[in-house]
Amino acid sequence: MASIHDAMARSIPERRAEIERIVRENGDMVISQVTIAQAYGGMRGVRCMVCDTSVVDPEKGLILRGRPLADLTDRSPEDIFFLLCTGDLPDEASARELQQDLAARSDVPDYVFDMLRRVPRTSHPMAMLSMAVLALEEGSKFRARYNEGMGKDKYWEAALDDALDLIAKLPTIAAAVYRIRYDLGDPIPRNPKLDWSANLPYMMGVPDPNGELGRLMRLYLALHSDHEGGNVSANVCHTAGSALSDAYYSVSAGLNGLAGPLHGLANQECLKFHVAIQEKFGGAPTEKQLHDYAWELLKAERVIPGFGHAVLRATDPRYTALREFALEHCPDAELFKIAETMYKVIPTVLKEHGKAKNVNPNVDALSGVLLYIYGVTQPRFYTAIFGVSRALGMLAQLVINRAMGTPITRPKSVSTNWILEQIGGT
Ligand code: CMX
Repeated sequence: MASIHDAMARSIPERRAEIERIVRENGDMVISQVTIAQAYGGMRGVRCMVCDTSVVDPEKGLILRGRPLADLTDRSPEDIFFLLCTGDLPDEASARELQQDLAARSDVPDYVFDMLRRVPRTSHPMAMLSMAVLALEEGSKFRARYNEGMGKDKYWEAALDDALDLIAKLPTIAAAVYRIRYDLGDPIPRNPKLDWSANLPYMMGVPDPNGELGRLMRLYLALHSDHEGGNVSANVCHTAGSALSDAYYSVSAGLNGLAGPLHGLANQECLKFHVAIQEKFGGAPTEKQLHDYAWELLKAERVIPGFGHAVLRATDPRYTALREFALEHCPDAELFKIAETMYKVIPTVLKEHGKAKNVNPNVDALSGVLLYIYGVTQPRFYTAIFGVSRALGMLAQLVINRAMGTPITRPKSVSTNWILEQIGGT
């Protein structure tokens, strides 16, 4: 058995030596070129940062530390965090120790709840979650130790301490956001008999008579934890952390990026789409009705939410994992039947349309639908649940970056005048 700290402490010297050797022996090798289109176009496809926690393969989907996601769907989010940080899954004793450690760190100071009660009720749950994370910065051990003159070699230990503190508190603050934002009453204290993921719906106060919502949440929080390093939330967290801003500052920044409609908000949009179909057709549509409706949207230049992907070129394995859950636990729910009809019809429609490079479903095609079926009926809260999960990946990447001595991010920007000079124009 090894604690997450000891497992990292064992592997870090070897990893540092490996990276030093790679840079020493091959530092000049070119791995990417940047075109003018990429400089103006969101740096898509430019290989210019390293992330060892996960890789998104266009055909296979998410691979966490070399393990395809499909092989990890029975693991808890805490196990996944251990894996992301150390490269290995915990054994039973290590997993138990991590869970006990998180439980011991889970108390949230009252001033955080007071602050959440004072923000306008019209605030978006993501803004409230991000504010609550930032409010916890007061307790940053990294910042305290840095101010005491902590040596560089110790940065990762203090970052890990903060990461564990923040992960432990995230379900409590997210659930408090849910209850306060939607006027559901006072925050509900954590149930020590439940694990990290099951505590989130419990503290939200969503009834879960047979434990299925707890199981769904466990899967959801594991599936959304990491998606390599270049996506907006991971990249923003990475950049803030590279200035040695602590875990609270960095994750709050990452959550602010996740809150954007082009990033984490898609699950809320997909749910709205399913509900709109349900209302329009008075239940699940026939395949022909859905085919015609999808074409109406495409002709109006609208996208079909939940289908396509910027990187993936096959069905998202996160979608497959959620679909398997639904087939086992709620095959007769009307919204899932609509999702199933979409699964049959939309790829054909998108092929006929001929534009999308990937016509298959992504994770958002089902994530909001399942939360709704199990009683989480506030779609604007879905991205906050995504944020609780994605914090695991952001934090694992942050701790590793502090361990590897990753320097401050400072790419070179160029002006349009400079580009005009390069192309010989005016
Ligand atoms: N419905 C309609 N048109 C689509 C489409 C869809 N689901 N997916 C792609 N297209 C269109 C694009 O809009 C684009 O059209 P234009 O050439 O007119 O601009 C064309 O097909 C080519 O797009 P692409 O290269 O295949 O995909 P992009 O990398 O540009 O965009 C994504 C990827 C996800 C934004 C896009 O597929 C989309 O809008 N999907 C629906 C929204 C959605 O499900 N978002 C969640 C993404 C999940 C995630 O990021 O994890």
